[in-house]
Order: sequence, then structure tokens, then C-alpha cells
Amino acid sequence: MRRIVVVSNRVMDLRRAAQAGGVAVAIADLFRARKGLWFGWNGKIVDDAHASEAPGIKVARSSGGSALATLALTSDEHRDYYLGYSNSVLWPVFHNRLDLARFDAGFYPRYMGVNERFARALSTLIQPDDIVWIHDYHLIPLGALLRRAGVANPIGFYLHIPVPPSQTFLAIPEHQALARALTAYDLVGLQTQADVANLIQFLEDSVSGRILQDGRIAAFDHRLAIESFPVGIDAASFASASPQRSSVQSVDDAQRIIGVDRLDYSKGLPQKFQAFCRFLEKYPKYRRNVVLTQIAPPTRESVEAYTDIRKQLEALSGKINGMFGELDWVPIHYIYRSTPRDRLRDIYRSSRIGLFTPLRDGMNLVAKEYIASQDPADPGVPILSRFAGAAEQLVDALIVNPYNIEETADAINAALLMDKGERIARYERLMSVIRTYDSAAWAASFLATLEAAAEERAHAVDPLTPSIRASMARLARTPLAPVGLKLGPSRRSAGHRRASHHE
Ligand code: GDG
Repeated sequence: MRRIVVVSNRVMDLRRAAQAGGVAVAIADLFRARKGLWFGWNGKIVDDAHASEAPGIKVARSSGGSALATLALTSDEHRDYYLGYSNSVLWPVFHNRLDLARFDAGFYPRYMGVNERFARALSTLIQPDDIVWIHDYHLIPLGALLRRAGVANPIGFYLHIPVPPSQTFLAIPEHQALARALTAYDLVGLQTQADVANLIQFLEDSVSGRILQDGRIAAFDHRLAIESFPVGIDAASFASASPQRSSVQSVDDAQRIIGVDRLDYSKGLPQKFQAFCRFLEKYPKYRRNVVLTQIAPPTRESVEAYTDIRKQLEALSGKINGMFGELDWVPIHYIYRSTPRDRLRDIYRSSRIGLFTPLRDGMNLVAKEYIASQDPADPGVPILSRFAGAAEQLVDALIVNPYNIEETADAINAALLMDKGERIARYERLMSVIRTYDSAAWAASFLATLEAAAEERAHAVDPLTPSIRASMARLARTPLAPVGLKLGPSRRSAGHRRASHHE
């Protein structure tokens, strides 16, 4: 079996990875099934002189038997590449929040710079038989930069976050460079069919990509496969959840609604609190009988938009607890901290409702974890946002529009009224999907498709004449990144003309 080289922004000990959000959880699951090398940032920030002298690659045996190779970032890189371009441009745009994106802050050169540094370091570690799997929006250009460094191995890219509609994607000034970088991969994996449709449309609009008969996309001189591989969980590891363990604080006779979301504006937490407030107003018989436990570990605290959401939630939970709370009943338990994973499982199991209402989410692993933790004989009910990628698969959850406060409040009521027979029937159908598309199936299907796509590339008959190929090679050597490119109608049509000229 080929060695797998996984690349993601943040690399950490596999035992800690299960605490750190969806991407790390998915990669930790992947390394339980298959050993390899994990490359990326070690979480350290060093001063410039230090970083440029020594790239700081350290290969260590981790707990899982896989090797970790890591680099530190400089404080400028951390500001512009991580907090800046990745989390203040790509993250908000991909989650449909153009209003929060900082387009003109000049982050892009360092985003490219870190990707270039990663490419230089990684290309020395890749062996001829390796298969390379790059994860997430921080590293979109890395595949093209590895190719430029002479890496001929299969290289796949997986985007954990949603792909926005083409018109939204086109708002990123550097959209053409990003599109072109994507076309260097053998395979781009996305969470949902809707994401696949959006990305194909975007490649058509930005670089005149064309759909080929075999379903792949042609742009420049590349052929790219784009498919959906919905990320899954290790369902068995949640089956041992126990509500009886002392780790779960009793809520007496009250029924618990659980929410677990990184503290992020994409997760729809204010709307969730408002819906719970509306539920208590509209269905007063549940007062004292229901609590909402919301676990919201903080992330990216140096980004302003994240401080705002924290303040908003503190104000809302304070207001709702003040409005409805009694001496013996606090309606919202808001926990602004991370919780150990085994305790999380037990809390899931002890909760009659799982409330997962992101405004936009690539998948939402927490919804799957909640379902997998339920007692098959008396399961709880998941309420899920239609804008989470998981809604494409988990059709037997109660699906809501998270912006519609009334609808979510009514769904809480419907979940509490749902009889055991219906809860069990829905749970069984949901579990069958979760077991079939688990984390092992996700990794195996992505890697098999990647190997097949790379195999086709290796054996592809070149349909182009040598002179066309030579001019395309010249084009490929031009800079990936027209820094500061301003998108206007004339520029876009120039892009169209240029791409079609080379077809
Ligand atoms: C990204 C995409 C996509 C959360 N709080 C605690 C904790 N967690 C764990 C959960 C779950 C993971 O973190 C969160 O995963 P999600 O999928 O819900 O969300 P993101 O972090 O935004 O993940 C997302 C995912 O990547 C995978 O592709 O689904 O759409 O945004 O596993 O359990 N774990 C512990 N304590 C916590 O307090 N231990």
C-alpha cells in the first residue's frame, strides 16, 4: 500500500486532534485506519529571523505510529496567512458572509508565501510512491506549487467547508489564481453535491472550465475530477456513550437540548438562542422542564468577528436566563470552553434533542456524533439546519431553516412531542446512513478515486500538438497570483478569451 502524505494547516498529536474541530477529528480518524506522514503548521509562532534561517521541520513518531512533520509560522505569516487571508477572506466568503470579508487588507502575498514555503519543505519529504492529500482552504495553491517543484505523485485536495455560489466566489479579487490552482489537482473532493455544482459553475465562470464527457473538468491544460465525499465519523466509538456516568451533570427531571459548536459566526448561535427563547415564550408549559446546554469552545479569538459573536452570545444568554430563569432553573447552560470527548458523548446521549442550526456548514460532524451516541431503544431527536452539508444525507432529522426563529421553536416542540416509535424509526434510518458513510469509507473512497484519477493522467493520450503544449507550458510558468487584481467586466472577459484561446 502506498504511503499517504496528509497536509493540513494545523498538525498536532493525534490524541489532541480529537478536541480541535472537525478537520483534525477527520484526519485523526484517517490515521487510525492508515499510517503515513502528516505535514503542516505546529501551532508555534516564531520571530522572522528564526524562521527564515531554519524552517524548523521536525519529524517525530506520534502516538498513532504516523510521522508528523511540522513548521512554525512567523508572526507576520500568522497574521496574514492564517488570521488574514484564510480566516478573514476565504472562510467568510465560503460561508456566504461577504459582509465580513476583508478583501483589501493585503493578506494575499503572505498566503501565497506560506504555501510556497510549505511546498519547498514538503517536496523534499515526498517519496516517489506517495499519495498526497491536501486539506482545506488554507492550502488551495499548494498542489500547483508542488507540481511546479516537480512532484508528479497523485495529489488530491479536500475542502471541508462549503463552496459558495459562483457569484459570491467571484467576489474574491484573486479568484482566477485560486481557480487555476485548483485545476492542478488530480481530484478535488467536496462535502456535498451542491458544492460540486457550485465549484463547476465557478470554474466555468472564472477560467472557462469545460465539462468533459467523462464528467471531469478541463481548464488550461489540466483535467480535474470533482466529486462529493461527505465526511463521516467513527460511529462505533460513540456507541459506548453512557448518560449514567457522573461526568454528566444532572438536570433533574428536565429534558436536555444539546448544542456543541465551535464559537463561530457560521454556526448560527444567536439564532439558536433566539429560537429557544421563542420556544419558551410560545410553549410556556415547558418552562422548568427543558434546558439548553450549549458548549461553545472559542476559536480564532484574534479575529474581530469572533469577539463580536462572543459578546452577542453572552448578552443573549444573560437576557434569556434573566427573563425566564427561576431560583431552581436556569434555562441556558452556556459553556464557553472545550469539553473532553468522552464527556461529550455522554452529554449527547443524555440529551433528548440535538440542536444543530448553523447558517452554513460544510458538513457538521456534531450532528452525526449526537445521533451515533443515542440509546437505540430510546433515541433523542436531531434538529438540523438545511444549510449544513449533513442535511443532504440526514434527511430523517427534523430539518429547519435556522433564520426562521418560529420554525426552529416549533421544531423543538415537535421533537419533544415525537413518540418513541417514530424516534426509533428515524434513528434507525439515520444510523444506517452514518454507518455506511463513516470516516473509514470517506477516506477509502477519496483515496481510491484519487489513485484512479492520477492513473488516468499518467496514461492519458495527449490530444494537443507540440506547439500548443509548448505555449501552455509557457503560460504555466507565469506567476500563479496576479496580486491586487481587480475584477471588472473587462478583466473577466479577458480571462475568458485567454482560457479559450488555449483550449
Ligand atoms: C469543519 C467544517 C465539517 C467541538 N467542541 C468540542 C469538540 N468538538 C469536536 C466535535 C466535532 C468537531 O469538533 C467539530 O466538527 P464540526 O463538523 O461540527 O465543525 P467544524 O469544526 O467547523 O469543522 C465542518 C468538518 O470540518 C469536517 O469536515 O463538518 O462543516 O466547518 O468532532 O465533537 N470536541 C471536544 N470538546 C469540545 O468542546 N472534545
